[in-house]
Amino acid sequence: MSVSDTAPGRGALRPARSWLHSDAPRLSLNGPWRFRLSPTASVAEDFAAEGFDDAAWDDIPVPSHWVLHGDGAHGRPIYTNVQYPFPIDPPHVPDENPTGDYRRHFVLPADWADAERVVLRFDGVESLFRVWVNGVEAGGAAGSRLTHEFDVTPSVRPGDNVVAVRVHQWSAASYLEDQDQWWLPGIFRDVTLVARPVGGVEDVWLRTGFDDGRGHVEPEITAGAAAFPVTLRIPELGVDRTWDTAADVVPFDVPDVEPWSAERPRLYDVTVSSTAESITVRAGFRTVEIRGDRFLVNGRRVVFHGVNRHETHPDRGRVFDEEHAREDLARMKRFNVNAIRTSHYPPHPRLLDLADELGFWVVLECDLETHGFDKVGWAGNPSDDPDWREAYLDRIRRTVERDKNHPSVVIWSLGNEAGTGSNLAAMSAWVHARDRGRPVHYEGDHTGEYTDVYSRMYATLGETERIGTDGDRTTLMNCTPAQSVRQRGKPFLLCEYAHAMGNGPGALDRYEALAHRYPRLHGGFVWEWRDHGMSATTPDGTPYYAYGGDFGETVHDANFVMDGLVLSNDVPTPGLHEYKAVVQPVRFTFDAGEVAVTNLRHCADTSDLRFVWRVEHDGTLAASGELEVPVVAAGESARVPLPRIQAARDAETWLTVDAVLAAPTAWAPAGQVIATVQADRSTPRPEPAVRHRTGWRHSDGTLALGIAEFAGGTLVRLAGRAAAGPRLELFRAPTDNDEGTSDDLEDSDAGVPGVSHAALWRRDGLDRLTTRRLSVERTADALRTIDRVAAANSATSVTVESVWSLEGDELELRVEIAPSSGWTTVWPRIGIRFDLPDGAAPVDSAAWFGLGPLESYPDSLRAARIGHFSRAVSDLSVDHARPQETGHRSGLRRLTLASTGTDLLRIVAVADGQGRRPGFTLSRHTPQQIARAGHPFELPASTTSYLFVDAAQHGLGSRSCGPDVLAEFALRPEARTIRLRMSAC
Ligand code: IPT
Repeated sequence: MSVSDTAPGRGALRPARSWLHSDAPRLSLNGPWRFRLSPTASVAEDFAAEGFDDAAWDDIPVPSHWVLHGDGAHGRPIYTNVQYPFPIDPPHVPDENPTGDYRRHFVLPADWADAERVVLRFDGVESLFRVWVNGVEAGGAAGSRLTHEFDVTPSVRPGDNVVAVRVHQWSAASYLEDQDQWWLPGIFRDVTLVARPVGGVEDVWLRTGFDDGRGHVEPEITAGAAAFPVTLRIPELGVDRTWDTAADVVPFDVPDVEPWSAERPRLYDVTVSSTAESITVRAGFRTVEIRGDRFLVNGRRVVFHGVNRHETHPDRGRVFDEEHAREDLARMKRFNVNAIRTSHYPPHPRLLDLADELGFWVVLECDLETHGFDKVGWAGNPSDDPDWREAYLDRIRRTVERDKNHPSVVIWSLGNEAGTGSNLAAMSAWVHARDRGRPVHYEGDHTGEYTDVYSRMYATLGETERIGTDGDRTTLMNCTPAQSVRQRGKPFLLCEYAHAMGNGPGALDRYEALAHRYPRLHGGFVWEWRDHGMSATTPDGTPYYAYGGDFGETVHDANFVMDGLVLSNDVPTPGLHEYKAVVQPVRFTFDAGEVAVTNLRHCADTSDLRFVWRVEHDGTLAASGELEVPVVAAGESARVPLPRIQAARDAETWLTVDAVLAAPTAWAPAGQVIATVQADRSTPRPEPAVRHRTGWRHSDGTLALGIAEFAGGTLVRLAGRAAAGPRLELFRAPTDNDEGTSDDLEDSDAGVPGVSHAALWRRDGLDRLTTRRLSVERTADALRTIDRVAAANSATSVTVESVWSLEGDELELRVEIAPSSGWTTVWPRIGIRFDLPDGAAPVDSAAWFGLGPLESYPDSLRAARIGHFSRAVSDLSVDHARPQETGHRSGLRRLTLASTGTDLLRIVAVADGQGRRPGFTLSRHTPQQIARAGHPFELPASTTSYLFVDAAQHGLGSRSCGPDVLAEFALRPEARTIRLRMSAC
């Protein structure tokens, strides 16, 4: 096999089979191997010979990626999204082709002498490899995230054996593996030697179904005559069937089974035993079907609250770690995620065992993407070239055969972003012939010629709604009217949406609302679950998470690989908290003294939940208890009386109801919050009486007004500490969405197609505003300043009027912000900044009553609740791999700033004339500093804390790959008032 062979392999066993749990003897060949890396593919093959001396080679662990071992001596990872990191010259790859040679010895167990065959299995090798045992070539294969088995019976012998493997980083197969991720060569999944006994079971497929309380099993048992009789047992169900010959194997029904679903993942242990081998399958009974435009499991419509999951880890790359994967899946469950698309290749086979057990709807995707051909208008795309057909078919066969037993797998996906063509259609035809029990997905089949579900990525809300609606004559994207009708007749899902890069995404709740309004819409899969940061350190030893370009790649896509709901270090982003709140499976509707509890789940009732309530007065607990909610079936509602609530006279009164787990599960402890709602139960409160104003004091060369000291009309001290401000701030460190240039401006007129908001802000100089003081006016009891704020080479400006006054013993600051005419773009924020230099100790924490505990923005407010919260300044911001705007807390009522545990300054935020409240951000850096840093370690050392009070912030959107901020959340320049009352603590 040469590196430019389009054939999928040579010598690997066909057909592929399930990845089974069997008691047949096996020997793991994981562990240390000898390793040598060569810069080209043309090194001599003598290394495969038995007697070759590998003493000068290195050691490398298997499984691993060689670029992640050897401190750079074995090359470095490369990140590209769509771009090929080699010339587009299919099926050829450059002579510069890192080639890893591996060797190790193993001792064949003595009792394997009776085996009928010895099979050598590779679960994942990137990208093309050849294998020799004792100098005899067993074959070669491509298909990096697929299992390949070789019959090595003729070459193994009792006692010592040597296995040699040659892996090329680049091959024809690389053209088919252009997924948006790091290129990570090597033997990165398990290598196993398997003894196949005489009378063994080659393969088992338990096709299962569920209907009306009955389970259905259609067994397919691949075994030679010597294997029979074969017995299938499901002890828990009293099933015990023995078949004397293959011809006797027939389908059967089992009464009284519990179905499998992502919500109640009921599994039954099944054993299939032949004369020589026993196989265990954990089976789930469920029927997947498409009826009209509905996707149903066990007769009920499924709404996917899914994520796209790549295999990625900062230290291991795509090497699987079961404990980490289980914890990651448990985290998904805790955040109400119910579905996984295995973007864009089959995961480690154990992942699907975990998905069966914990409960997820899985869209299992084949290892296929040829996105880089987009650059050349898809000319030469392998998807439509007969030379590549066998490679495509081989990939889908290996995908389906390996994972066919998993109840969690409900849809097969042919791949991602591979254009369209007859090879994809052929894959689909093969799946349809092989598995009648699951539909076929492929997003690139825009017109629906060979797939069963309609799928789109990053569709705007408008497009999504048009797909969901009947009676709308609009044709669908890339479709003729007739094709549109065909697509509308299918269930629709968003295989990717809500690009979770950096701070965002916004408007998640709008997508969710559409799925509830239009039954054809079946939800979707957020792009994506995790950031793919790689552990790295700066020359001075500071650790950080590397992204594209950090390893000196010539062609790369920077931080586009950092677009997860979970950061590289496993920390959930505010976006994930928002997602959890948006998709929570219980809806509460308040109505007078009652609350309606609606169960939005697929099939599970609410018997696993308790409903606890609490009443808080200005964030302080006043009363709590538990609601008596009857068990609510899926799709049903129950109305429950609310407790009598005592509203406070001079505080806000909020009722919070949490649906929590009544008992621990495999993924969360008892008490885990599943859904939350709040209701404002405040009674109207009298306006505080106008207090008399007191006047100025002289102190030490400055003039003081209560806790504020001024020099020449400028604030110099506040509550006894050095301070400066207020200073108008219109800029925020652009988020990845602010830097987005997509043309999907949705219904907003605020953006320019192809030009990012951030570029417009920089053009207009929002990041470099200058001030000219127009006037300072000191009356007996107040200070009034007027500033004109504008950027160099700009005629537009903002007038800022600040009035300081003493109201009783509180210092009041009122800031009126008024834009000139002529501003054309949206503004990132309308706010003021106070500088609080460190002095003896920094201002290092905040406690507030308002929305929290996490940050929130106008189009991402669902996870935020009203309460009293406190956080250290370092915990107020999110550690994005590329620093950007973070930390805004909306709906502020009261804020206390502290230093080393001592409260310093108390600020009350007064609602404006329209009842709008500001938000705040406390940060150790200015937006300008943050915007200049490419990584956290590039932020300068700080000696100041900055407090921002924003009358408004622009929304987040998801324009880094998708729609812009919706019009209603776009911040147009406008006049705003900020009113604060301050006192020392
Ligand atoms: C889409 C890809 O399918 C996905 O792999 C990822 O790259 C994502 O974009 C962006 O992060 S394709 C794009 C053209 C919408």
